[in-house]
Amino acid sequence: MECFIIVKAVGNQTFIITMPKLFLGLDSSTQSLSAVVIDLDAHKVVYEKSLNFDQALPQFKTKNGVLPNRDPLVKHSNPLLWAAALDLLFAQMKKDGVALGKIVAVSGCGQQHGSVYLNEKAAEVLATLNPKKSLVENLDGVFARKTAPIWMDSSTSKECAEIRKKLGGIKFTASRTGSDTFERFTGPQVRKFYKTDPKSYDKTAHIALVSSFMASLLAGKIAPIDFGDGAGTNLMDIRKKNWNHDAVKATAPSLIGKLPPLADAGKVIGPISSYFVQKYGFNAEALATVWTGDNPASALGLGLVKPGQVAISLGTSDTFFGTMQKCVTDENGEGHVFGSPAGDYLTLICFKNGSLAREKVRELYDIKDWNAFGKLVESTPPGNNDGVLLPWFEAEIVPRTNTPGIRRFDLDSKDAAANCRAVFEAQMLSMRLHSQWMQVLPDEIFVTGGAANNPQLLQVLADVMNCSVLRIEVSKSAALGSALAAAHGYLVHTGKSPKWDKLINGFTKPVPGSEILPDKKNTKVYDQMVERYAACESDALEVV
Ligand code: XUL
Repeated sequence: MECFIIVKAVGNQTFIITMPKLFLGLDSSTQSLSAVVIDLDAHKVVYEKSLNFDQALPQFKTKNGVLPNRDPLVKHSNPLLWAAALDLLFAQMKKDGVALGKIVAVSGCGQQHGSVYLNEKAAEVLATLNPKKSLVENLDGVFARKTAPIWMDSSTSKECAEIRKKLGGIKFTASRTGSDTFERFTGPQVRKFYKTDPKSYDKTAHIALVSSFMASLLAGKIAPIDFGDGAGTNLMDIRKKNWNHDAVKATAPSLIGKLPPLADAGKVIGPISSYFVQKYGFNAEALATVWTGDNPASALGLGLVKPGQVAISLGTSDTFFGTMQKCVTDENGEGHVFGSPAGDYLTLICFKNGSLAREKVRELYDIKDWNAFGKLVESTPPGNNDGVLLPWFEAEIVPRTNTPGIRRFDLDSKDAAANCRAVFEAQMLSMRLHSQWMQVLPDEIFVTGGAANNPQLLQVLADVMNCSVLRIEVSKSAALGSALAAAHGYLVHTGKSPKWDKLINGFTKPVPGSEILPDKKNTKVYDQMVERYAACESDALEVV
């Protein structure tokens, strides 16, 4: 696509005005589909929009993007809902006056692990999408399974154990595939489908992830799965970045023929399907590229493009992201290693009791707001006079325990201030302890999410990790990361060698003045306390 126009001004002078190169990033998450459009040369986000599934498409009868099910462990959604959302979002963008014809390339990301089962008709239907019909109408009859299990599903413990056993236990499963088997991961989900509905499994010609399903719609053909989302399947060899023969064999028969190829996120698949050109006015030369998972995309959107960088999202759960050059996996099987869209590896460690636990402690001591909470933390010494709290209000992912409950060690339950400090210290010490396997010592940590506005929490983080902490504010980091992946893929496709740090420049900046430095005195206290904290954890886990 030519990206400049020539304008003749009055007189003899001719001006060449380059037209903006726009890139579109989409994020098909659990509850919504979001779009971010960037102008690469201006280093600016020019448009963003989100569409909530439950509100915009009530006919699919989802609650928070999930279909009702009698079994609380089963969580499925409807792939047609995601397709309908794509039509609706593009119609909205057209209505909003977005210059869809100037979009050069499209990429995206999806909620990780969710899987879509397509039959042998799918490839033909995708190649001949009729713009006079909706995507939902076009896709009639292409599914070998009507619903798609998603990442919230936890009904595959048996299958996890079976695959893990065949692969030689936690350590070997993690070192081969990047993670131990997890209920939500695609491999165990595929195995359950094969065991419970072998006929439909046989009719499955292609297994897509949410990301590759959406990319397939845009490309009009079965799309590859990228190394980031592929690593969330327990089927990909994390080092060789191909489908792992033993894992595939341990999961289900004839599976390899149903899996698409693996590729880099942002890699050009081909021109966008003419369906979108005719229906919404996309340029016929716009490129459809490979999508990734929402976490790898989010890491890009937060600016993690070099090895050794760390970002922490302090939300309902706290999520620790880190980039690594050398692939190191977690022997205890608690953390995950995915491929990073910026090359190398990305780790993800999810602590379920994040803001969830901070809020519970605030409620427990009836503290009016976070300001007051922070003052109480400041009234107590770092190290908390050896008082430790394990704030596992909900079953915790890291460390793995299915027995929720809070535990106190040398901590008076009536001492509100000490308990406030204790929840902050426990969470940050747990992050330090459970990220040690990565062997990454960051110089700085980016923080984002609601609790990133809490200076006392960030000070404890800086002191425990012994590095500076900087706040990043980006809305829709996953869709932004996807737009950046589209730009990168386009530049590679056109023979350039784009540098990631230059590409993201301007899109993800720390908030000016937000830097918090570690206090070396406190760091010394925490260097010792981490061992005591680890002993408390072991003690609690043993009792369980
Ligand atoms: C990651 C995971 C979730 C989903 C959310 O392993 O399961 O973060 O990707 O969309």
